[in-house]
Amino acid sequence: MSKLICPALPNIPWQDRPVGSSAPLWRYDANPIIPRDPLPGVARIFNSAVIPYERAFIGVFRGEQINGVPYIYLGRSGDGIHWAFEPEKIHFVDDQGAPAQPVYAYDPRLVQVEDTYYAIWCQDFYGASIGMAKTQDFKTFTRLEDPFIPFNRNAVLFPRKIGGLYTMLSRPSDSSHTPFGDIFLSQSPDLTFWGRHRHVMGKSSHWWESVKIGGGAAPIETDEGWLLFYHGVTGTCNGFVYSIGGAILDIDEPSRVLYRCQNFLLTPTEWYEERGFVPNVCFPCAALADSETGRIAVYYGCADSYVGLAFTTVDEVVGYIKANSQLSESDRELGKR
Ligand code: BMA
Repeated sequence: MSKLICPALPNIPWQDRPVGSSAPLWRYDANPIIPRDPLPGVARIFNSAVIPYERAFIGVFRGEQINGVPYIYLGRSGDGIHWAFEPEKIHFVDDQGAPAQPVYAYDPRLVQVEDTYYAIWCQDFYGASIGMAKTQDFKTFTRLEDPFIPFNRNAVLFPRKIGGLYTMLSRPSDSSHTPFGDIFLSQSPDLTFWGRHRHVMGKSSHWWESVKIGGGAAPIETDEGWLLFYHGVTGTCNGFVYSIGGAILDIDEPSRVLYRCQNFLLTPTEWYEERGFVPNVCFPCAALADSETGRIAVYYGCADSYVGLAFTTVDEVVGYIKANSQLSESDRELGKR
């Protein structure tokens, strides 16, 4: 039996595993939860992140505007499934309160650390890199220093400090559709200065993640280690395919991988994953967890067109990852050279 180390979340969205299924992650049967043309001026919402807030849910959503520029929109939901979006994109300010809008912003993550919420996304910094903002009320979003130089994507903050330091995963990239990519970790005492960089895990010999990988949902604390849902990418004669993978990282030294599932947890098979603006993409960005029941709900972008929801329990997924774990030498290492 594995245990989640997080608050209880009695209203977590949930559906039992379908009878006859043995999948480690099973889809919500009414997926996708966010359809096309979700609000005026926005053609598609996908790759988005949600967290519990004031006994309901709040999230930052990647909205692809009808001019093709991605931006982040705020959404609220009572049940984590039906979402209402603010019509205006999030308005960011600098620490003086002056407007500080990124040129574009995509693939946001949202994480609470102590009493503050952090949105982290990919943006232009003379090339694609990571942007961050903090908020305490979801009204004022104050930009922080950009943590990394270009090129970088898929930054995911841990939900608590580790060894007294903020800890973030990221995926150094190139300026295009990056044909490589490993997950690295960096730490900071103050969210301004980042260092103590470590390699966490690389693409692998498993075909579904043989081109590149990237952090997905903020790591979930369990008594076995940090449970990480990430994306793994393979190349086909018809382009990239994005699947959801799972790993468990050491609780105190999370650059050491304890278990890594050689099988994908979920790969595109449904129409909303296989057909869309970019076909064959399952791109996790957030997960909710309930310590009482062990339930986990994963939010993932589908085909760069929709948001989908999938479920598991900590027992199921940790058991499956452990039973199918295959580690490489570099997974086991501290990741320092
Ligand atoms: C990646 C990111 C994601 C996207 C994926 C598939 O490089 O840009 O936003 O979902 O490609 O197009």
